[in-house]
Amino acid sequence: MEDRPIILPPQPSDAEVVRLLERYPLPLENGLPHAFDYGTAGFRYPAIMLESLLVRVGIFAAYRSSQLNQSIGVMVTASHNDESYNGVKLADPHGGMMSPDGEALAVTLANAQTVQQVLQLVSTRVSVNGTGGGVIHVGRDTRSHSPALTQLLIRAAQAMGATVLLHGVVTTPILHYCVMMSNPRYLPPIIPPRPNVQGYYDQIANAYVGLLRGTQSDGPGSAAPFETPLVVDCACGVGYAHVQRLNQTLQCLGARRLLLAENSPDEGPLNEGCGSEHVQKHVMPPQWYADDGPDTNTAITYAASLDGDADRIVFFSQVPKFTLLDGDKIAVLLCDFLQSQVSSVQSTMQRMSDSPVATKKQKSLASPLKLGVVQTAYANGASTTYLKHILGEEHVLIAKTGVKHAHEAAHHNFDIGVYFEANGHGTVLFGDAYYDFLAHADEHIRGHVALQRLQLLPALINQAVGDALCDLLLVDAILQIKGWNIQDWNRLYTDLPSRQCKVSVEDRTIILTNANETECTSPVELQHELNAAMARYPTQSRCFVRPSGTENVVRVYAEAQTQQQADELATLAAKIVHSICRGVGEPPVFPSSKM
Ligand code: NG1
Ligand code: ZN
Repeated sequence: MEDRPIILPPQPSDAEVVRLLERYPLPLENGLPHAFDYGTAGFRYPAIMLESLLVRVGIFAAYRSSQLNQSIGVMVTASHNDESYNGVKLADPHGGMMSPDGEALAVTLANAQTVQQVLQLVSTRVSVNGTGGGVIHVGRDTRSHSPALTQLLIRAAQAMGATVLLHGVVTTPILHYCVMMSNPRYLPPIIPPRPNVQGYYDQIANAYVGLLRGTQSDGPGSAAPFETPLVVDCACGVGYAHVQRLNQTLQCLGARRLLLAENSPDEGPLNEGCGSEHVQKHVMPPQWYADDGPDTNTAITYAASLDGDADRIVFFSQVPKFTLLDGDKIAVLLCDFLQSQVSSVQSTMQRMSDSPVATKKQKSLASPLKLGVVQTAYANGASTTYLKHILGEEHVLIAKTGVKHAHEAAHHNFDIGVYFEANGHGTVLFGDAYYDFLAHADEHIRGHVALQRLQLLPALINQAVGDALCDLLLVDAILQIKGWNIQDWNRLYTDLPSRQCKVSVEDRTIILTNANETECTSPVELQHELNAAMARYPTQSRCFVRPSGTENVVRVYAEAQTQQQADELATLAAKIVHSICRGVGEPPVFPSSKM
């Protein structure tokens, strides 16, 4: 694992750009060029059809970076998909997902039919003297085809005159973090820029240890014993080496929690029978692939699962029975904690300003912070109800599926914007008002415990994207502060029974939906039939369907008062999709359903 990126200088050559484009033409499908689309989180396709795409993404990335005159990032990964897939996720200069205008051009470029068309789209590039050709941070996951695909991307980018900073095998969030760090104008004011892997570990590990320094738990709970290791299922992907590295960094700082990395890329198939997607969608523990892995006879009390590129995390326990703590549970834990810490600072400030001897300055209180949360349609209804109860109705928003939408909404609407998808992808964003609030409070109550915690959070929580490792440390720190174990946390609210499944259809793109994807707008009869299906069940039951942006399937979600009803409704909805949208194969039927 590289601490600092390898710097690959520009090798501007128009001839090389043309050579690469000619050598790797668009793949054909039934005699026609395959159409690439930028899905929920990047280009993602079977790896065998990706060579032309990687060349074009290299060209595009160099062009975009040089146009913006700032560095950007490209991560070669297909995240939670199986090993046969690969793809790319692009990061804009602020470290977040690429903006829609970038996506549009990337798609046009990816599908341009001739070499000439590609070159016209990037005609303003500066390639001849090797300056101004952009700077691109590149990382990759552990898939067998990732090194070769990354090489193509790099060759194209260098030929376009870009400098490539190669970070090697990193988690997607580390790559995004490095991009954000290398464009300091986007950095949170209290974080010094260190755009490399070591900087990342130092920052988050120190913040975690700082958060727990002198911690006596705030609550009377059943205590999360420090001697219990946190077992981390790394999905046989990039997370394995990085959890080990994080653990080493923590141990050097004297942290008491031990992280036990399991499921390495050498031990089992990526994302298969393990990882957060498996654990969350099937609501069951992962397979442990190592012979000397956690003893399956010894029930695990404290564990987490990452996905293949470590931007998602869910927690679970197998004692007394399997309990899943998904992204919704994480969002609730974070909101609960953030609210209590902010209130503690606010009430201390209030008491001080109410004092008869308060100075004029002490009387001027900082304006209250807007703490809100963004979820997607997949959020369990019970979590949404709970969040509305603690934060207020208007502080809970539902965004379109995909963190890029949730991120935008959290950033624009709140001073402290929490967002999480049920699958465990999310983070907390702090806005300018938050830093003003901290600065103001620091003038008056420096050293206040809750204030110190709030001051450390921006260093612990990835401000660029959702990050499984940061979320792991954050959740663990909160549990330790509260003196809670997983069961205490789980008791915050009870999930409504739900069921998710996938239906294969001839062409999933015929399904169109409303803005937050809770209803279908086309084919028209699809929503009519789904409404009729929902009407058969108690009012709080719901189901919705949408085409996946990462897999060639239609996703079905159903939620009801009982598991039996959720299974029935999901089975019914899957059948409706299958019959109206020309299903392929048989629609799924759930065992507990009597249909
Ligand atoms: P699609 O395949 O578009 O549903 C999945 C997840 C998204 C998001 C992306 C990117 C579900 C139901 N969907 O998208 O939330 O995380 O992958 O990884 O989990
Ligand atoms: Zn991922």
